[in-house]
Amino acid sequence: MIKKTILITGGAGFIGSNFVRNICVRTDVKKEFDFFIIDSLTYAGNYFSIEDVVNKNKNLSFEQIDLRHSERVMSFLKSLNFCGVIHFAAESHVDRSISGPDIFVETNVLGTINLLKVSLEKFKTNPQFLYLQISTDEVYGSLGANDPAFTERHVLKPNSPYSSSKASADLFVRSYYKTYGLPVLITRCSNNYGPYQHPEKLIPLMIENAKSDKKLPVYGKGENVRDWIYVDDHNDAVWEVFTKGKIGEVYNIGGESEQVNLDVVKMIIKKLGKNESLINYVTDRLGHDLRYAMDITKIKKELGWRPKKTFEAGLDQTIDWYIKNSMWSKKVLERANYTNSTN
Ligand code: NAD
Ligand code: TDX
Repeated sequence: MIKKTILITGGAGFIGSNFVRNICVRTDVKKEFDFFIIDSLTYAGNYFSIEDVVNKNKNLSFEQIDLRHSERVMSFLKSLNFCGVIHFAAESHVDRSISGPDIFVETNVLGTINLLKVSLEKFKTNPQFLYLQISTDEVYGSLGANDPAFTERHVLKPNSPYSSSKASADLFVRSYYKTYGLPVLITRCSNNYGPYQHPEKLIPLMIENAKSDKKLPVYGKGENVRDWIYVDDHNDAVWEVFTKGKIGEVYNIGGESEQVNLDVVKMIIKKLGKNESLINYVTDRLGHDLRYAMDITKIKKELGWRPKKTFEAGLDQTIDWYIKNSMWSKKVLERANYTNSTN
């Protein structure tokens, strides 16, 4: 059988590294597919998150490439023979987009356009070519406490520079489908958690801080609601969409597990046997979206996918992982020279 090669962008980040570790090397997937992983290795991308698995599996290769560099992207990727792209790479942290939006436009918008241009070249010689954009629930904006969950038909109403850059990328992906006929798919997922997530995001930050009895910075009153999904459930859905999704369609992905931030923080404190006095209410995030919730009826009905892991089980597993892998967080934080200014 001739194997197909798929390009994975952002494969050294949180969701991408879990995709590489758990989907790309699955026996059935490995038989049919090789994966070429690219990543620019920003503060959020760490090659050591995937190095062992890349070294062990012949169907994986890695190259450090920055999607913002259009000439390098064009020249390198044009010479590579691949028949599909799963585009995870992005600047992903809302707080960073508030303090510095420019790089979000450069990577999330212009980087996506560079990838779309190369994809179009590939499509011209291979009509089976497929492009999958990994997007987010945040493009839909924010929900009120009693609003119904977002469906794929919800208007795009992003509120942060991050979500605006992701929505903008989604629109360019759509335009490549409508204008040039590039076969595209878009997935929009809710908040992921699990191993290898940078400790700047809520769950790993709270775990790391609580472990060492540091303050736990809760924005505002901690009343915001997120719809949490375990990263492996998200990646299973991505693979279902990539292999079975209908071209030109958008698929919502979510965990059907809405949680209030303060409750999440308290669950972490309890599991680690710490005291709630560690909670530190700090100034709210600017433009802080109140609530996200995903209606996932479409993907359930059309592709038969649904999330498997409960939030309680996934959180326990995640906390155990961070306890056992404290060196990973240490290396990530050292590399990024990251200091938590809210402590
Ligand atoms: P992450 O920040 O952990 O990883 C992003 C990866 O992209 C990193 O490895 C980074 O080095 C790489 N990257 C950044 N700029 C690049 C560039 N210019 N060229 C090449 N590589 C570059 O993010 P994540 O949480 O893994 O998110 C992955 C994707 O999923 C993003 O597109 C994000 O918008 C989306 N998403 C994330 C969540 C979530 O909860 N984390 C939820 C829904 C959607
Ligand atoms: O220190 C904190 N204190 C706090 O109260 C941090 C870092 C966050 N929060 C709050 C803000 C949010 O309401 O917790 C919630 C989750 O925050 P983040 O982990 O920063 O995630 P969020 O802003 O919801 O965005 C995430 O989900 C959608 C990802 O970072 C995005 O990439 C994804 O698209």
